[in-house]
Amino acid sequence: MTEEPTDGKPADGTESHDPDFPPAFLSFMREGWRDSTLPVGPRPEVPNYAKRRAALSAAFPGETLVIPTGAQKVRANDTEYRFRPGSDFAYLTGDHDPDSVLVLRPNGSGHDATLYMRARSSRQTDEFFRSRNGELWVGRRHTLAEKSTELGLPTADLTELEAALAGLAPARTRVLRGFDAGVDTAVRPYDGAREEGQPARDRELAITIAELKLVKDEWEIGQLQEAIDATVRGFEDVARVLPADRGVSERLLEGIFALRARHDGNDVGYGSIVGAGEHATILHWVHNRGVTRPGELLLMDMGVEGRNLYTADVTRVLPVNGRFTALQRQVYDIVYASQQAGIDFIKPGVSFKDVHLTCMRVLAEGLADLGLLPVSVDEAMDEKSTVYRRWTLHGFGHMLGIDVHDCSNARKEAYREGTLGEGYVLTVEPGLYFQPEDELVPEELRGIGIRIEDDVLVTTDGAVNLSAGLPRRADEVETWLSEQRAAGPRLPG
Ligand SMILES: [Mn+2]
Repeated sequence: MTEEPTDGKPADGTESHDPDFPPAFLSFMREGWRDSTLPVGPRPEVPNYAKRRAALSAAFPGETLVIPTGAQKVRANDTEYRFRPGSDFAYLTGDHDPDSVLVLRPNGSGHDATLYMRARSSRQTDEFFRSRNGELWVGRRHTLAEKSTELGLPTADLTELEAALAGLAPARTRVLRGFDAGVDTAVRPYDGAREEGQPARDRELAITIAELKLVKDEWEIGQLQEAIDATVRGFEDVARVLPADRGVSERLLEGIFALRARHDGNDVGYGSIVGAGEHATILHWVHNRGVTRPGELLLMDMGVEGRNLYTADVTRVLPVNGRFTALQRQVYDIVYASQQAGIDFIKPGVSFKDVHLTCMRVLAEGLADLGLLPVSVDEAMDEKSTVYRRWTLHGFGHMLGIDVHDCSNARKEAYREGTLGEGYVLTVEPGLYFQPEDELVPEELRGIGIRIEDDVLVTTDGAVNLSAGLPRRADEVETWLSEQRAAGPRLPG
């Protein structure tokens, strides 16, 4: 911990607009404070985190594992972005505070876990009122004991971390790199094989955590369902303020959803994509600076991140005026059939790639029906061709969990070229996109973009759609939209 200067000069990180600290004020601030306690108890999900640490421990016997959460990111000068913990760190601890570091030390039979954390700023130093991290600036932090009680994990002061890392043998230590510059420097990278810019040994740690995350336990599925249910409410909120007969800004809709996300969860799980009209053909349209138009479609790809960071990822396309045109409906139904085929195909043991091909074949067939494919469906589906992808653009889906693109560090053979297992949660989100400037499609199709995205749990013998709370079929979407509009606007709460 850095002791803040007490000589009347501004403390580090304070800005020119802050007043000075005359000695009389300093000494007056140092006295007369009563202690406070936080009413903490063990969180019910603590056994889940312990189970994950045990699985990680078993994968790396005899080695020290260092997993940081990362620091706050500066937005400008002394203001920072809202902190979001490192996903792997959060997965293993449940802790959400910045700067913490989990260290697993081998103890002969397994590992002892210690959470190094920034303890509360006591009244012993001036940090509590002079530092931008002090409690009068950011609120009460946990004591080491309070955090330990809450997470069921031994804790140590962050100031002791440097010494703890200093003696570690690089050949028997693995670090989750890229999160904490201090930790990355403190533990010299092992000078063995390197992969993707980091020691292969460290990469193996990231891979192992990612692959542990592939299977969601019951608590995690509950967390995902909560995030999805909040997302359903968010889509309802948006539908309730979306006028049928006039335009509104995409930002209004983004903001309405964000309100639900902050109120019912932690935040949005990713930047909401609100694409009116031809913006729907841009996959990651997050500028959201357009307006809706009656007669056009509105694509919204949005997800609430819950309080324990699990996120939903759902996309719906609405006809702004309440009814799909025949042509919009024709394209929509192709995407719907593709998505349904994918969901129907999913069960343990099927390959990720075959789910993709199942969805893509239905899209290719639809493109052929629309007279767009320059070759036969079979020829287009050939790996050496895939020309249909001009209009499908992306894969059928991805793993979902604490990250919207969960398990991204998994090996190809465990993910993209692997098979699905019971407890996997993934999105199924085929789409068709006709760019406004595409001269190979008829004019009336240009500017139409449709994606339907749901969050699916792989069960013993099939799949369950966790986001079935929002209708997907075109006629059901129309009915739902009109019901929402009839119910009228509402605030969360
Ligand atoms: Mn997605």
